[in-house]
Amino acid sequence: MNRLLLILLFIVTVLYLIFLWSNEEVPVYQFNPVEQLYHDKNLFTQGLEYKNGLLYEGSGLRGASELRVSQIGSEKILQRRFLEKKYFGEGITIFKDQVFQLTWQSGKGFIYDVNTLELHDEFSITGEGWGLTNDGQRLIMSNGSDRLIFLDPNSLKPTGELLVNLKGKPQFLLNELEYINGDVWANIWKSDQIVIIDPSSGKVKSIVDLSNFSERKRRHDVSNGIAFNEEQNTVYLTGKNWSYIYVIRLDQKKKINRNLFSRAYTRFGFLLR
Ligand SMILES: [Ca+2]
Repeated sequence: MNRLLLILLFIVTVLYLIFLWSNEEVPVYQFNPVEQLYHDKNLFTQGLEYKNGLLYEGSGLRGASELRVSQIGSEKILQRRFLEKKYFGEGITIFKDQVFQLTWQSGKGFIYDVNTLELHDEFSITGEGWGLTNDGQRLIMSNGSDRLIFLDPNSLKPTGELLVNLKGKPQFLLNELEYINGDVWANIWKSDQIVIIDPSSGKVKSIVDLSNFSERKRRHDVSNGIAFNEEQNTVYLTGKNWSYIYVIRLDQKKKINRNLFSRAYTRFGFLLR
């Protein structure tokens, strides 16, 4: 009986590997960072934004959550604002002259002045808050599921949502977000992958594999920070408690062919961690 089960398991595994092999039409890219910048490794990074030479970073954990502004690449903190101990900070985005920040399980978000970090307002969110970005018209939020939720930036009410899929299958665990040249980039929790999503269809168009420079060693220090510098066509990438921000140039992407093992690991690796 056990032997039969083993044979069956073997057949299923082989069939699945054949399926993976024949079904890799979503391109996977890697970037070799052109620069490594200072990052405060004490920060449990949950949101990253860049504007006019300044880096805005939101960090998590109860009792350690803050919103911080620093000169990009510098250790000097220009402004910081701590959240009350009961809040676990999550994604941030800058829309017009305000910074929006989510919290994880408190059903609440905060709105600050982009220059002074003075608290302007609070808003309610339904469910958990994970990542946040905007497309110039709408705020776009993730909550760890396969959905992107669109919010009106004035009322903060949901105006719609989008199911994200990778080759027709739901892409769960969407985390920190960044809107880049019409696409939504999303870190995938507990992996070294960023998916690039078409915000009109929800389809994952391509994957960015960060394993060539990821600092992830344990369960929690995952990649989780994406910020776009439009003037320089560069993207800043970091993670929770990482020592560096890695600068990649969008015009220097390199397509890679992943072997079966790494493709299977992408899909199921989280089960092992
Ligand atoms: Ca971001």
